[in-house]
Amino acid sequence: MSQALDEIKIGGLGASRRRVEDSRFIRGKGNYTDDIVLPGMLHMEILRSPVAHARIKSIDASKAWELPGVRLVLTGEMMATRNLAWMPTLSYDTQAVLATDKVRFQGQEVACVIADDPYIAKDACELIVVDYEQLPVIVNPVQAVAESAPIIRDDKENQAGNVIYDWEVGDKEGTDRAFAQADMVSKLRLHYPRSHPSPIECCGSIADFNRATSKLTVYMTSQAPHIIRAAVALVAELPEHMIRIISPDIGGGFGNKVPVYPGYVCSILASILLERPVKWIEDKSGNLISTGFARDVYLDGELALRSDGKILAVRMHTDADHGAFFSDAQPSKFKIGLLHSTFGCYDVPVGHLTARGMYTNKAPGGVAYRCSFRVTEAMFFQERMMHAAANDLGMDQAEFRRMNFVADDQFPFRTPFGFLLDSGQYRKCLDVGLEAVGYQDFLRQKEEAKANGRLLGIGISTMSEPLGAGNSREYDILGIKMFDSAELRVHMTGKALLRTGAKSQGQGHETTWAQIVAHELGIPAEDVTVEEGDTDTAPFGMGTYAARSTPVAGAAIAMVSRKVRAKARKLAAHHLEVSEEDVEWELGRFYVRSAPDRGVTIQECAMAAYSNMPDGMEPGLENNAYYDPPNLTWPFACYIVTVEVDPETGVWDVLNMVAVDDCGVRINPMIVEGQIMGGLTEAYAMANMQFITFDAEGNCVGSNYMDYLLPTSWETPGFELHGEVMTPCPHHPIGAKGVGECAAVGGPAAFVNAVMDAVKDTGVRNIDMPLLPDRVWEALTYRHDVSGAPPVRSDDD
Ligand code: MCN
Ligand code: CUM
Repeated sequence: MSQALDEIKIGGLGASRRRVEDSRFIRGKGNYTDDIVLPGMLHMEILRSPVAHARIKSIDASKAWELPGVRLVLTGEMMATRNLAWMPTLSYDTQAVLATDKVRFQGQEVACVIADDPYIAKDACELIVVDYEQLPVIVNPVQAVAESAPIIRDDKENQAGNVIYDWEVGDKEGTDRAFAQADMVSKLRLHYPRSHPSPIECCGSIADFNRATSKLTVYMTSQAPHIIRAAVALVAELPEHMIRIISPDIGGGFGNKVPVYPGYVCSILASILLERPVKWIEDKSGNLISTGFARDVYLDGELALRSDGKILAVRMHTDADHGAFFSDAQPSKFKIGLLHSTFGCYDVPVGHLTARGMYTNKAPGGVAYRCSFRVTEAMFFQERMMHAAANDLGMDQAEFRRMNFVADDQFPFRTPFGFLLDSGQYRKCLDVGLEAVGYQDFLRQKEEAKANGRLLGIGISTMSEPLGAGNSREYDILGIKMFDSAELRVHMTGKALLRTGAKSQGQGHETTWAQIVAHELGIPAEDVTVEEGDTDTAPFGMGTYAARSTPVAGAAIAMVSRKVRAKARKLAAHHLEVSEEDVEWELGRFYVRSAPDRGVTIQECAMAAYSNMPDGMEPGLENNAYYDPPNLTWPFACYIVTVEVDPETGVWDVLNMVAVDDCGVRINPMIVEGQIMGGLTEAYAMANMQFITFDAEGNCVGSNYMDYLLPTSWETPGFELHGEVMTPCPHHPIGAKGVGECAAVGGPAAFVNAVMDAVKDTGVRNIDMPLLPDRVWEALTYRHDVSGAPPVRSDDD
């Protein structure tokens, strides 16, 4: 009889274990950056530019210096003396730390005050007099390439205009040929508006330079502390072993906390100059106007179609608005992230994608907000184009997708832009979704409702998302290869400490990582402590974004557990006095093959590692693993939404939303569902209400929560989740695929497609997000498309 442990009972794979981190979070006992108070700590505030584009004629900080309690005023000029006025970005551009020559977006960092308390620092900022000579402002890519456009980045040699890059991928000639042979071409022009992750906790840092030890410790809100350590070492030319970055609890990241921000750099320099800890905590409007934006891309897409519905080719051009500095955090090979993962789940023979990036007078950003490097845009474009094409063909939305899906027996499948899909059951997921939403029934209801003047609509969005960069052959950030790591120490009583190079911001790593150890070693999850975010103790890793933690760090955890198990097997054989080949493993225990009753538990092996090891064996039971995955993971999702649109007001309500997610083996089904619900909520927000836009002078509209809307539980519709389709990842040690972003990536198109379906009879092909009631009403009333960023009137209009 097997004496294996019950995996669910010990909190292993598949257990919906309660989140261990929540016991401190819900008691208010979390330890966020702003909770940390160090002896002698000073406070820093940032003076930001009120205008979007101006030459700085002078900065007079004398009044600020005079205010009692002020310790230091930093300006660009002072930063320049230390060669720190500019810093490199993660996309091989430069970014101003504090402005010297010009300000290039509203909210740009102009000066910093360090004072005894944050209020004095804020007051002192207001005493700094900056003389701005205003310049013409560029707020979109069209203006950026106009002949009369001022050159925003005149600080750069050889920068003739405002174009950052022209990039292409795919097969242009093959695509042209396919289009020439098409029965029909379906076209769409779309805008994905600028949006913002808006985590509850803003960004911040506490730099603590100790002159006596020469050690710099920085507590900060970083999703990738090791990258920050490398950046500080390289930019500030400090020795890497003297830099310790600690990311404590993080109150939501969503990509906002990947980039390197001027505030971090200034707090570090201030601490070095003053030899005291310096804390900078960004305020909400600072966060909303100046940090890590997302999207802001325009797309022209075309599908070449055969009259029976087969897609022959895809052609796309994107204009991306990067703001004043090209600071996307993304793999260096690609200029527009993984936008070319688009149309991956469909069997499209050929495609050509071009992308052009532009500087504008807006905050830099472009890649953050729950996206695996612009996959959100890729999938939105794909599913909006699929919707329009099905309508143009007069085909059923579900049928059109089904007939073009990559079929189960086509894997591994090379996408038109070069990715390798490795597994999936796309049709089955779609079927589960259609069944759950009652598809045929709804189509009937819709027709009946129409007879009564009511507008119902249904929208489908299906996609396979590339998650988990990288493999190191293809993916690096600033030349640092993308892999990840885990270190596991089993103590003598069989309890364990696990550390990884990832960094949870709310995803529940403390809970789920212990489950992987439980699965591999039979050590109950509650006996495993998980630690992340301290570069002095955690093994080197690239951090948490692009839903890479499970695909990469999670794999490393399985691998390190297996290394530990291999050593435990030797200890077991020694203990049981048999040869290693005669020892078998079952969860939590080794036993003698010929005498299964004779066994030792993993805990007994742990004790033996410190008290009874064979001659010549190193004591201890610990190891580490660096994991370089062979491929990305490819979860699949099918989201279906039904809506009712009020023809009088343009207000739309979600009637039902069904989500079918196949993310391979689920470590913790409850946490996976939480991730999906969170992502769907964000998707709903983007489709329905969220955007950051700018008036003609470059004033950022959306710098507060009256203008930038976050849905509460009141507005958010209910979601019906389905996890019954499970295709294990063929290369991941436990078969898991990433999931943290799927719903935010695939969700928006489902909502928009549903509204577009409801207004279909007007002939309107597109309403750009967000689908505010007035935009829907305009489309219904005037029977025309509503495109581009929502208009913003300045005060004197
Ligand atoms: N998981 C699982 N089984 C799977 C896949 C994942 O149990 N097959 C679990 C993981 O163990 C982990 C969670 O689900 O606890 C998310 O895992 P994963 O998909 O690997 O994503 P990451 O941990 O790398 O998280 C990053 C992803 C990104 S990029 C954004 S943006 C985002 C997101 O996670 N930001 C978040 N979800 C967030 N959730 C919260 N609460 N806060 C954020 O800032
Ligand atoms: Cu692009 S948001 Mo997440 O990858 O941190």
